[in-house]
Amino acid sequence: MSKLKQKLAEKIPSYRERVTKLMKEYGDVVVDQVHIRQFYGGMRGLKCLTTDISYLDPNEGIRFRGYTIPEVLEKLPKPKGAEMPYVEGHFFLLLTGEIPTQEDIQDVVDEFKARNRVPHYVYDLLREMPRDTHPMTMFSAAILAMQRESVFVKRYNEGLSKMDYWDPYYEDALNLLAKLPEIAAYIYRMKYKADTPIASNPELDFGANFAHMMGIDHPYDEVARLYFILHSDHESGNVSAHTTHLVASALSDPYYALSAGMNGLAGPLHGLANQEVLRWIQHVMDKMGGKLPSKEELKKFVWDTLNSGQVIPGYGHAVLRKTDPRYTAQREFALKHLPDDEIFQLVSMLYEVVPPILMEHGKAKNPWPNVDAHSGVIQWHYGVREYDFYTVMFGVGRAIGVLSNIVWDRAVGQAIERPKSLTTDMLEKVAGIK
Ligand code: FAM
Repeated sequence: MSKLKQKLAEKIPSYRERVTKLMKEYGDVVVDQVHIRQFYGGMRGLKCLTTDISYLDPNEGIRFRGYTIPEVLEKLPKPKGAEMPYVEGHFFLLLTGEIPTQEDIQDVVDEFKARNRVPHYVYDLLREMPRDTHPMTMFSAAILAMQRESVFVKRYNEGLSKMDYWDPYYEDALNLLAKLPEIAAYIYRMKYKADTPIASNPELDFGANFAHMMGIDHPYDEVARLYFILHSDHESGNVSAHTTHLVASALSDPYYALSAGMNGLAGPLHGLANQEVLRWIQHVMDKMGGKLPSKEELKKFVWDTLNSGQVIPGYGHAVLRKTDPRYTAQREFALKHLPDDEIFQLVSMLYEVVPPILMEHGKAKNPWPNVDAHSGVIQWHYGVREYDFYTVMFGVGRAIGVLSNIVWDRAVGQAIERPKSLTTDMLEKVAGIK
Protein backbone atom coordinates (compact mmCIF):
# COMPACT_ATOMS: atom_id res chain seq x y z
CA MET A 1 0.00 0.00 0.00
CA SER A 2 1.31 3.48 -0.85
CA LYS A 3 2.27 5.76 2.03
CA LEU A 4 -0.50 8.17 1.02
CA LYS A 5 -3.17 5.49 1.14
CA GLN A 6 -1.73 4.15 4.39
CA LYS A 7 -1.94 7.62 5.92
CA LEU A 8 -5.57 7.94 4.81
CA ALA A 9 -6.43 4.51 6.20
CA GLU A 10 -4.98 5.63 9.57
CA LYS A 11 -6.90 8.91 9.61
CA ILE A 12 -10.32 7.70 8.53
CA PRO A 13 -11.44 5.85 11.71
CA SER A 14 -11.13 8.88 14.01
CA TYR A 15 -12.99 11.08 11.49
CA ARG A 16 -15.74 8.49 11.33
CA GLU A 17 -16.05 8.57 15.10
CA ARG A 18 -16.39 12.37 15.08
CA VAL A 19 -19.05 12.26 12.35
CA THR A 20 -20.97 9.44 14.03
CA LYS A 21 -20.98 11.36 17.32
CA LEU A 22 -22.26 14.54 15.61
CA MET A 23 -24.95 12.62 13.75
CA LYS A 24 -26.13 10.45 16.65
CA GLU A 25 -25.87 12.81 19.60
CA TYR A 26 -26.24 16.24 17.99
CA GLY A 27 -28.23 15.46 14.86
CA ASP A 28 -31.11 17.79 15.87
CA VAL A 29 -28.98 20.87 16.58
CA VAL A 30 -30.03 23.76 14.29
CA VAL A 31 -27.17 25.24 12.25
CA ASP A 32 -28.97 27.61 9.88
CA GLN A 33 -32.38 28.76 8.69
CA VAL A 34 -33.69 28.81 5.12
CA HIS A 35 -35.06 32.05 3.70
CA ILE A 36 -37.40 32.33 0.73
CA ARG A 37 -34.79 34.32 -1.22
CA GLN A 38 -32.48 31.30 -1.03
CA PHE A 39 -35.02 29.10 -2.81
CA TYR A 40 -34.68 31.22 -5.95
CA GLY A 41 -31.27 32.70 -5.21
CA GLY A 42 -29.08 29.67 -5.77
CA MET A 43 -29.16 28.73 -2.06
CA ARG A 44 -26.62 31.52 -1.57
CA GLY A 45 -25.05 31.42 1.87
CA LEU A 46 -27.11 28.46 3.09
CA LYS A 47 -24.95 26.38 5.43
CA CYS A 48 -25.79 22.81 4.49
CA LEU A 49 -22.61 21.22 3.15
CA THR A 50 -19.48 20.01 4.88
CA THR A 51 -15.87 19.50 3.84
CA ASP A 52 -12.57 19.52 5.69
CA ILE A 53 -10.44 19.96 2.58
CA SER A 54 -10.79 23.75 2.30
CA TYR A 55 -12.71 26.64 3.83
CA LEU A 56 -13.62 29.93 2.15
CA ASP A 57 -13.75 32.95 4.42
CA PRO A 58 -15.58 35.86 2.72
CA ASN A 59 -12.91 38.37 3.75
CA GLU A 60 -9.78 36.28 3.82
CA GLY A 61 -10.33 33.91 0.90
CA ILE A 62 -9.53 30.25 0.69
CA ARG A 63 -7.59 28.17 3.21
CA PHE A 64 -6.50 24.73 2.14
CA ARG A 65 -6.58 22.45 5.18
CA GLY A 66 -6.21 25.55 7.35
CA TYR A 67 -3.34 27.07 5.35
CA THR A 68 -3.64 30.34 3.41
CA ILE A 69 -2.31 30.48 -0.16
CA PRO A 70 0.95 32.23 0.82
CA GLU A 71 1.45 29.60 3.55
CA VAL A 72 0.83 26.73 1.12
CA LEU A 73 3.27 28.20 -1.40
CA GLU A 74 5.86 28.68 1.31
CA LYS A 75 5.47 25.45 3.29
CA LEU A 76 5.03 22.79 0.60
CA PRO A 77 8.29 21.23 -0.63
CA LYS A 78 9.46 22.28 -4.09
CA PRO A 79 11.29 20.45 -6.85
CA LYS A 80 15.02 21.26 -6.80
CA GLY A 81 15.61 24.88 -7.81
CA ALA A 82 11.88 25.54 -8.36
CA GLU A 83 9.94 28.60 -7.24
CA MET A 84 6.56 26.85 -6.92
CA PRO A 85 5.78 23.69 -4.91
CA TYR A 86 5.05 20.19 -6.16
CA VAL A 87 1.40 19.75 -7.20
CA GLU A 88 1.78 16.22 -5.85
CA GLY A 89 2.55 17.67 -2.41
CA HIS A 90 -0.57 19.82 -2.55
CA PHE A 91 -2.66 16.73 -3.33
CA PHE A 92 -1.08 15.02 -0.30
CA LEU A 93 -1.99 18.05 1.83
CA LEU A 94 -5.60 18.15 0.60
CA LEU A 95 -6.12 14.44 1.16
CA THR A 96 -4.38 14.06 4.53
CA GLY A 97 -4.32 17.55 6.07
CA GLU A 98 -0.55 17.26 6.58
CA ILE A 99 2.36 19.07 4.95
CA PRO A 100 4.25 16.25 3.22
CA THR A 101 7.95 15.53 3.50
CA GLN A 102 10.08 15.13 0.33
CA GLU A 103 9.76 11.38 0.84
CA ASP A 104 5.94 11.59 1.04
CA ILE A 105 5.97 13.57 -2.19
CA GLN A 106 8.21 11.10 -3.96
CA ASP A 107 5.67 8.43 -3.07
CA VAL A 108 2.87 10.43 -4.78
CA VAL A 109 5.11 11.22 -7.77
CA ASP A 110 5.77 7.47 -8.17
CA GLU A 111 2.07 6.67 -7.75
CA PHE A 112 1.14 9.06 -10.56
CA LYS A 113 3.89 7.75 -12.82
CA ALA A 114 2.66 4.19 -12.41
CA ARG A 115 -0.86 5.23 -13.44
CA ASN A 116 -0.37 7.84 -16.16
CA ARG A 117 -0.80 5.77 -19.34
CA VAL A 118 -3.84 7.13 -21.19
CA PRO A 119 -5.87 4.36 -22.91
CA HIS A 120 -5.58 4.50 -26.72
CA TYR A 121 -9.36 4.75 -27.17
CA VAL A 122 -9.29 8.16 -25.48
CA TYR A 123 -7.06 9.46 -28.26
CA ASP A 124 -9.30 7.78 -30.86
CA LEU A 125 -12.34 9.46 -29.35
CA LEU A 126 -10.70 12.89 -29.25
CA ARG A 127 -9.50 12.54 -32.82
CA GLU A 128 -12.99 11.57 -34.03
CA MET A 129 -14.59 14.68 -32.53
CA PRO A 130 -14.93 17.67 -34.86
CA ARG A 131 -11.84 19.84 -34.32
CA ASP A 132 -13.95 22.88 -33.53
CA THR A 133 -15.53 21.12 -30.54
CA HIS A 134 -14.92 23.16 -27.39
CA PRO A 135 -11.87 21.80 -25.52
CA MET A 136 -13.95 21.48 -22.32
CA THR A 137 -16.32 19.15 -24.18
CA MET A 138 -13.32 17.10 -25.30
CA PHE A 139 -11.86 17.07 -21.78
CA SER A 140 -15.12 16.01 -20.16
CA ALA A 141 -15.77 13.38 -22.84
CA ALA A 142 -12.27 11.92 -22.38
CA ILE A 143 -12.86 11.58 -18.63
CA LEU A 144 -16.26 10.00 -19.16
CA ALA A 145 -14.92 7.60 -21.81
CA MET A 146 -12.50 6.13 -19.25
CA GLN A 147 -15.38 5.19 -16.94
CA ARG A 148 -14.97 1.55 -18.04
CA GLU A 149 -11.67 1.56 -16.09
CA SER A 150 -13.39 2.25 -12.78
CA VAL A 151 -12.01 0.12 -9.94
CA PHE A 152 -14.96 1.20 -7.79
CA VAL A 153 -17.52 -0.27 -10.23
CA LYS A 154 -15.64 -3.56 -10.40
CA ARG A 155 -15.28 -3.87 -6.64
CA TYR A 156 -18.85 -2.70 -6.04
CA ASN A 157 -20.19 -5.35 -8.39
CA GLU A 158 -18.16 -7.99 -6.59
CA GLY A 159 -19.84 -6.97 -3.32
CA LEU A 160 -18.10 -4.28 -1.31
CA SER A 161 -18.73 -3.18 2.28
CA LYS A 162 -19.81 0.44 2.66
CA MET A 163 -16.87 0.91 5.03
CA ASP A 164 -14.50 0.21 2.16
CA TYR A 165 -16.01 2.42 -0.58
CA TRP A 166 -13.33 5.04 -0.09
CA ASP A 167 -10.57 2.59 -1.10
CA PRO A 168 -11.56 2.02 -4.76
CA TYR A 169 -12.68 5.67 -4.93
CA TYR A 170 -9.10 6.55 -4.00
CA GLU A 171 -7.80 4.20 -6.71
CA ASP A 172 -10.06 5.79 -9.32
CA ALA A 173 -9.11 9.29 -8.17
CA LEU A 174 -5.40 8.60 -8.54
CA ASN A 175 -5.80 6.78 -11.84
CA LEU A 176 -7.74 9.73 -13.19
CA LEU A 177 -5.56 12.53 -11.85
CA ALA A 178 -2.39 10.93 -13.16
CA LYS A 179 -3.78 11.07 -16.71
CA LEU A 180 -5.33 14.53 -16.77
CA PRO A 181 -2.21 16.60 -17.64
CA GLU A 182 -1.52 14.42 -20.65
CA ILE A 183 -5.15 14.47 -21.84
CA ALA A 184 -5.29 18.26 -21.48
CA ALA A 185 -1.98 18.86 -23.27
CA TYR A 186 -2.95 16.39 -26.01
CA ILE A 187 -6.19 18.29 -26.66
CA TYR A 188 -4.21 21.53 -26.84
CA ARG A 189 -1.54 20.32 -29.26
CA MET A 190 -4.02 18.39 -31.42
CA LYS A 191 -6.46 21.25 -31.69
CA TYR A 192 -4.22 24.31 -31.82
CA LYS A 193 -0.66 23.23 -32.64
CA ALA A 194 -1.15 21.48 -35.98
CA ASP A 195 -1.79 18.12 -34.32
CA THR A 196 1.72 17.72 -32.88
CA PRO A 197 1.31 16.07 -29.45
CA ILE A 198 4.43 15.81 -27.29
CA ALA A 199 5.05 12.58 -25.35
CA SER A 200 5.08 12.69 -21.57
CA ASN A 201 8.49 12.79 -19.82
CA PRO A 202 8.46 10.33 -16.89
CA GLU A 203 11.33 12.19 -15.19
CA LEU A 204 9.23 15.31 -14.61
CA ASP A 205 6.78 16.23 -11.85
CA PHE A 206 3.06 16.88 -12.52
CA GLY A 207 3.46 20.60 -13.29
CA ALA A 208 6.72 20.40 -15.24
CA ASN A 209 5.47 17.46 -17.30
CA PHE A 210 2.36 19.41 -18.26
CA ALA A 211 4.53 22.36 -19.36
CA HIS A 212 6.74 19.97 -21.32
CA MET A 213 3.73 18.37 -23.08
CA MET A 214 2.35 21.83 -23.88
CA GLY A 215 5.72 22.53 -25.53
CA ILE A 216 6.43 25.64 -23.43
CA ASP A 217 9.75 26.37 -21.71
CA HIS A 218 10.58 27.48 -18.20
CA PRO A 219 9.11 29.31 -16.30
CA TYR A 220 5.86 27.84 -17.68
CA ASP A 221 6.50 24.81 -15.42
CA GLU A 222 6.20 27.24 -12.49
CA VAL A 223 3.01 28.69 -13.98
CA ALA A 224 1.55 25.18 -14.28
CA ARG A 225 2.37 24.30 -10.67
CA LEU A 226 0.97 27.61 -9.38
CA TYR A 227 -2.13 27.37 -11.57
CA PHE A 228 -3.05 23.80 -10.57
CA ILE A 229 -2.56 24.53 -6.87
CA LEU A 230 -4.55 27.78 -6.91
CA HIS A 231 -7.49 26.27 -8.79
CA SER A 232 -7.66 23.04 -6.81
CA ASP A 233 -10.43 23.69 -4.30
CA HIS A 234 -12.84 26.39 -3.12
CA GLU A 235 -14.86 24.50 -0.49
CA SER A 236 -17.82 22.44 -1.61
CA GLY A 237 -20.64 24.78 -2.64
CA ASN A 238 -19.25 26.01 -5.98
CA VAL A 239 -20.77 24.44 -9.08
CA SER A 240 -17.90 22.11 -10.05
CA ALA A 241 -17.28 20.83 -6.51
CA HIS A 242 -20.95 20.52 -5.66
CA THR A 243 -21.78 18.74 -8.91
CA THR A 244 -18.96 16.26 -8.44
CA HIS A 245 -20.09 15.65 -4.87
CA LEU A 246 -23.76 15.33 -5.86
CA VAL A 247 -23.17 12.85 -8.68
CA ALA A 248 -20.79 10.80 -6.53
CA SER A 249 -23.40 10.73 -3.74
CA ALA A 250 -25.45 8.39 -5.96
CA LEU A 251 -22.35 6.14 -5.91
CA SER A 252 -21.68 7.00 -9.51
CA ASP A 253 -17.94 6.41 -9.76
CA PRO A 254 -15.31 9.21 -9.84
CA TYR A 255 -15.22 9.19 -13.67
CA TYR A 256 -18.93 9.98 -13.94
CA ALA A 257 -18.70 12.46 -11.09
CA LEU A 258 -15.66 14.37 -12.33
CA SER A 259 -16.94 14.55 -15.90
CA ALA A 260 -20.19 16.05 -14.55
CA GLY A 261 -18.24 18.51 -12.41
CA MET A 262 -16.25 19.61 -15.45
CA ASN A 263 -19.49 20.28 -17.35
CA GLY A 264 -20.45 22.68 -14.57
CA LEU A 265 -17.03 24.30 -14.65
CA ALA A 266 -17.62 25.01 -18.35
CA GLY A 267 -20.27 27.66 -17.59
CA PRO A 268 -19.43 31.35 -18.16
CA LEU A 269 -20.42 32.29 -14.61
CA HIS A 270 -17.99 29.70 -13.24
CA GLY A 271 -14.76 28.35 -14.81
CA LEU A 272 -15.35 29.72 -18.29
CA ALA A 273 -15.01 33.25 -16.88
CA ASN A 274 -11.23 33.11 -17.45
CA GLN A 275 -11.87 32.71 -21.19
CA GLU A 276 -14.48 35.48 -21.04
CA VAL A 277 -11.96 37.85 -19.43
CA LEU A 278 -9.49 37.43 -22.28
CA ARG A 279 -12.25 37.68 -24.86
CA TRP A 280 -13.40 40.96 -23.26
CA ILE A 281 -9.82 42.31 -23.12
CA GLN A 282 -9.23 41.42 -26.77
CA HIS A 283 -12.43 43.20 -27.67
CA VAL A 284 -11.16 46.34 -25.88
CA MET A 285 -7.74 46.09 -27.61
CA ASP A 286 -9.39 45.57 -31.02
CA LYS A 287 -11.56 48.62 -30.54
CA MET A 288 -8.42 50.58 -29.62
CA GLY A 289 -6.63 49.37 -32.76
CA GLY A 290 -4.25 47.21 -30.70
CA LYS A 291 -3.24 50.05 -28.34
CA LEU A 292 -3.73 50.21 -24.57
CA PRO A 293 -6.74 52.37 -23.68
CA SER A 294 -6.43 55.33 -21.34
CA LYS A 295 -8.12 55.05 -17.93
CA GLU A 296 -11.00 57.20 -19.15
CA GLU A 297 -11.47 55.05 -22.25
CA LEU A 298 -11.37 51.90 -20.13
CA LYS A 299 -14.02 53.28 -17.77
CA LYS A 300 -16.26 53.84 -20.78
CA PHE A 301 -15.76 50.22 -21.95
CA VAL A 302 -16.69 48.96 -18.47
CA TRP A 303 -19.82 51.12 -18.32
CA ASP A 304 -20.81 50.12 -21.88
CA THR A 305 -20.57 46.44 -20.88
CA LEU A 306 -22.70 47.00 -17.78
CA ASN A 307 -25.22 49.18 -19.59
CA SER A 308 -25.71 46.49 -22.23
CA GLY A 309 -26.79 44.14 -19.42
CA GLN A 310 -23.62 42.03 -19.33
CA VAL A 311 -21.41 41.17 -16.37
CA ILE A 312 -17.75 42.23 -16.08
CA PRO A 313 -16.06 38.83 -16.26
CA GLY A 314 -13.55 38.07 -13.52
CA TYR A 315 -15.22 40.41 -11.02
CA GLY A 316 -17.64 39.53 -8.25
CA HIS A 317 -18.08 36.37 -6.26
CA ALA A 318 -20.86 34.43 -4.57
CA VAL A 319 -18.97 34.17 -1.26
CA LEU A 320 -15.85 36.37 -1.37
CA ARG A 321 -16.10 40.02 -0.37
CA LYS A 322 -12.47 41.03 -0.96
CA THR A 323 -9.85 40.62 -3.68
CA ASP A 324 -9.43 36.89 -4.24
CA PRO A 325 -6.04 35.75 -2.85
CA ARG A 326 -5.78 33.51 -5.92
CA TYR A 327 -5.83 36.74 -7.96
CA THR A 328 -3.18 38.26 -5.69
CA ALA A 329 -0.89 35.21 -5.98
CA GLN A 330 -1.05 35.42 -9.77
CA ARG A 331 -0.53 39.19 -9.69
CA GLU A 332 2.62 38.70 -7.61
CA PHE A 333 3.88 36.15 -10.13
CA ALA A 334 3.13 38.57 -12.99
CA LEU A 335 4.82 41.51 -11.24
CA LYS A 336 7.93 39.38 -10.95
CA HIS A 337 7.95 37.66 -14.33
CA LEU A 338 5.99 39.81 -16.78
CA PRO A 339 5.75 43.36 -15.41
CA ASP A 340 6.01 44.95 -18.87
CA ASP A 341 3.41 42.76 -20.58
CA GLU A 342 0.77 44.99 -22.19
CA ILE A 343 -2.15 42.74 -21.31
CA PHE A 344 -0.92 42.57 -17.71
CA GLN A 345 -0.89 46.36 -17.68
CA LEU A 346 -4.47 46.36 -18.89
CA VAL A 347 -5.44 43.80 -16.23
CA SER A 348 -3.79 46.04 -13.61
CA MET A 349 -5.66 49.04 -14.94
CA LEU A 350 -8.92 47.10 -14.68
CA TYR A 351 -8.08 46.41 -11.03
CA GLU A 352 -8.09 50.18 -10.45
CA VAL A 353 -11.04 51.02 -12.67
CA VAL A 354 -13.63 48.24 -12.18
CA PRO A 355 -14.23 48.10 -8.38
CA PRO A 356 -15.33 51.76 -8.02
CA ILE A 357 -17.59 51.39 -11.07
CA LEU A 358 -19.19 48.21 -9.75
CA MET A 359 -19.74 49.98 -6.42
CA GLU A 360 -21.39 52.89 -8.20
CA HIS A 361 -23.41 50.48 -10.35
CA GLY A 362 -24.65 49.13 -7.04
CA LYS A 363 -25.58 45.56 -7.92
CA ALA A 364 -22.62 43.24 -7.36
CA LYS A 365 -22.14 42.42 -3.68
CA ASN A 366 -18.43 42.02 -4.30
CA PRO A 367 -16.78 44.56 -6.62
CA TRP A 368 -13.33 42.92 -6.35
CA PRO A 369 -11.58 40.60 -8.83
CA ASN A 370 -11.75 36.81 -8.57
CA VAL A 371 -9.21 34.21 -9.75
CA ASP A 372 -10.39 34.37 -13.36
CA ALA A 373 -9.58 38.07 -13.77
CA HIS A 374 -5.91 37.16 -13.76
CA SER A 375 -5.35 33.64 -14.97
CA GLY A 376 -5.66 34.35 -18.69
CA VAL A 377 -3.03 37.08 -18.88
CA ILE A 378 -0.26 34.80 -17.63
CA GLN A 379 -1.24 32.07 -20.09
CA TRP A 380 -1.38 34.63 -22.88
CA HIS A 381 2.10 35.88 -22.01
CA TYR A 382 3.61 32.39 -22.34
CA GLY A 383 1.97 31.84 -25.70
CA VAL A 384 -1.24 30.03 -24.77
CA ARG A 385 -3.46 32.46 -26.62
CA GLU A 386 -6.26 30.08 -27.52
CA TYR A 387 -8.34 31.27 -24.62
CA ASP A 388 -11.09 28.69 -24.95
CA PHE A 389 -8.45 26.26 -23.58
CA TYR A 390 -8.05 28.11 -20.26
CA THR A 391 -10.93 26.37 -18.51
CA VAL A 392 -9.37 22.97 -19.28
CA MET A 393 -6.32 23.96 -17.19
CA PHE A 394 -8.68 25.18 -14.46
CA GLY A 395 -10.28 21.73 -14.73
CA VAL A 396 -7.01 19.83 -14.23
CA GLY A 397 -6.43 21.87 -11.08
CA ARG A 398 -10.02 21.59 -9.86
CA ALA A 399 -9.90 17.80 -10.25
CA ILE A 400 -7.29 17.65 -7.46
CA GLY A 401 -9.70 19.19 -4.97
CA VAL A 402 -12.98 17.64 -5.99
CA LEU A 403 -11.51 14.14 -6.20
CA SER A 404 -9.98 14.55 -2.72
CA ASN A 405 -13.42 15.60 -1.53
CA ILE A 406 -15.29 12.61 -2.89
CA VAL A 407 -12.76 10.14 -1.47
CA TRP A 408 -13.51 11.68 1.93
CA ASP A 409 -17.26 11.69 1.18
CA ARG A 410 -17.11 7.92 0.92
CA ALA A 411 -14.77 7.61 3.90
CA VAL A 412 -17.20 9.36 6.25
CA GLY A 413 -20.26 7.75 4.66
CA GLN A 414 -21.93 10.84 3.15
CA ALA A 415 -25.47 9.90 2.08
CA ILE A 416 -27.05 10.26 -1.35
CA GLU A 417 -28.01 13.93 -1.66
CA ARG A 418 -31.74 14.58 -1.79
CA PRO A 419 -32.98 17.97 -0.57
CA LYS A 420 -36.71 18.71 -0.56
CA SER A 421 -38.54 20.98 -3.03
CA LEU A 422 -41.58 23.14 -2.39
CA THR A 423 -43.93 24.61 -4.99
CA THR A 424 -44.39 28.38 -5.50
CA ASP A 425 -47.90 27.96 -4.09
CA MET A 426 -46.49 26.47 -0.91
CA LEU A 427 -43.93 29.26 -0.55
CA GLU A 428 -46.69 31.85 -0.99
CA LYS A 429 -48.57 30.14 1.82
CA VAL A 430 -45.47 30.14 4.04
CA ALA A 431 -45.07 33.84 3.23
CA GLY A 432 -48.70 34.45 4.26
CA ILE A 433 -49.69 35.78 0.81
CA LYS A 434 -52.19 32.98 0.19
N1 FAM B 1 -20.56 42.50 -13.35
C1 FAM B 1 -21.83 42.99 -13.40
N2 FAM B 1 -22.81 42.62 -12.56
C2 FAM B 1 -22.47 41.75 -11.60
C3 FAM B 1 -21.17 41.23 -11.45
C4 FAM B 1 -20.21 41.63 -12.39
N3 FAM B 1 -18.95 41.14 -12.37
N4 FAM B 1 -21.15 40.37 -10.41
C5 FAM B 1 -22.41 40.35 -9.91
N5 FAM B 1 -23.21 41.18 -10.63
C6 FAM B 1 -24.65 41.39 -10.49
C7 FAM B 1 -25.34 40.02 -10.64
O1 FAM B 1 -25.49 39.67 -12.01
C8 FAM B 1 -26.64 40.28 -9.93
O2 FAM B 1 -27.49 40.99 -10.81
P1 FAM B 1 -29.07 40.73 -10.82
O3 FAM B 1 -29.54 41.16 -9.47
O4 FAM B 1 -29.55 41.60 -11.95
O5 FAM B 1 -29.27 39.27 -11.06
C9 FAM B 1 -26.21 41.21 -8.80
O6 FAM B 1 -24.97 41.79 -9.20
C10 FAM B 1 -26.01 40.51 -7.46
O7 FAM B 1 -25.11 39.42 -7.66
P2 FAM B 1 -24.15 38.93 -6.48
O8 FAM B 1 -25.01 38.47 -5.35
O9 FAM B 1 -23.12 39.96 -6.17
O10 FAM B 1 -23.39 37.72 -7.18
P3 FAM B 1 -23.88 36.22 -7.37
O11 FAM B 1 -23.52 35.47 -6.14
O12 FAM B 1 -25.30 36.16 -7.83
O13 FAM B 1 -22.97 35.76 -8.59
C11 FAM B 1 -20.94 35.60 -9.84
C12 FAM B 1 -21.56 35.56 -8.44
C13 FAM B 1 -19.48 35.17 -9.73
C14 FAM B 1 -21.67 34.60 -10.74
C15 FAM B 1 -21.08 37.04 -10.39
O14 FAM B 1 -20.34 37.93 -9.59
C16 FAM B 1 -20.63 37.16 -11.85
O15 FAM B 1 -21.42 36.91 -12.75
N6 FAM B 1 -19.32 37.55 -12.08
C17 FAM B 1 -18.77 37.59 -13.41
C18 FAM B 1 -18.43 36.18 -13.89
C19 FAM B 1 -17.24 35.62 -13.13
O16 FAM B 1 -16.22 36.26 -12.96
N7 FAM B 1 -17.37 34.34 -12.71
C20 FAM B 1 -16.26 33.62 -12.10
C21 FAM B 1 -16.41 33.38 -10.63
C22 FAM B 1 -15.18 32.62 -10.19
F1 FAM B 1 -14.88 32.80 -8.94
C23 FAM B 1 -15.31 31.17 -10.58
O17 FAM B 1 -16.27 30.49 -10.26
N8 FAM B 1 -14.38 30.70 -11.27
